[in-house]
Amino acid sequence: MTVQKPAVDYSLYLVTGRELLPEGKDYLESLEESIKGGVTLVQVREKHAETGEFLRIAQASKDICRKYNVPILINDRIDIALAIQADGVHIGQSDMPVETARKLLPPNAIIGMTCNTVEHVQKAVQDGVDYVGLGPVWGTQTKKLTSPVVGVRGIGPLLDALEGTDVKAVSIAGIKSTNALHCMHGSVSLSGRSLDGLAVVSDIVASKDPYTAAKRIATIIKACKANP
Ligand code: TZP
Ligand code: MG
Repeated sequence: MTVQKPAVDYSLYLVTGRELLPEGKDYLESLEESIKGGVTLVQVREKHAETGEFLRIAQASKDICRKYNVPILINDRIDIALAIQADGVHIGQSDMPVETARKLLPPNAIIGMTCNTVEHVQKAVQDGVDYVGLGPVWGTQTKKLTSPVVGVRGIGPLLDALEGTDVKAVSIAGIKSTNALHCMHGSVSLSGRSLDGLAVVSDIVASKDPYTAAKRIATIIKACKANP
């Protein structure tokens, strides 16, 4: 049986990071402004919140995402994704296996996985993920990296491993409006496959003007997709 998945535009994938908000900036206000600026997909990532708080933040984020018809994914926590009826989850290499997440979630759930190597991508494809998050492209202050930076040139071979599949790909880490063009154009597989989008945290979340920050990157991505 084929399952109808929600339509997802991976172009500008915002991963949240409340701890990076500028002083006085409200999280939900920032989220809404960034969506108005062009964010097409949201992942709620909470590394320090307790379950109840995570749940409240996830539900409030979902209410905003629904208003703009933007899909919402939850980082790591399948239970939170189920509780708020999110569109899916993003899981890392050391989180719950894709197969288990798939069993627990509704059949049309979007499942994405962080992949740092060709082997990771091959396994994720085998396991039936919907998209992969490739990188780290560059260094970042947002997360303590546990895997070496691959650079734009390192993304090509990871995209090659998606050849012949309809698994989507975004890249992550250190992506800003100033390097988004380089990232989109430079990350190409041997067969010419390019990224479906870019995942960004600090360049949007840490901005006092997340609308403009998102708009800048969204405009670049749109142009890159129009002229690959
Ligand atoms: N996973 C790998 S790097 C990263 C995550 C969540 C953080 C990227 O943040 P930024 O601020 O866009 O560099
Ligand atoms: Mg994780």
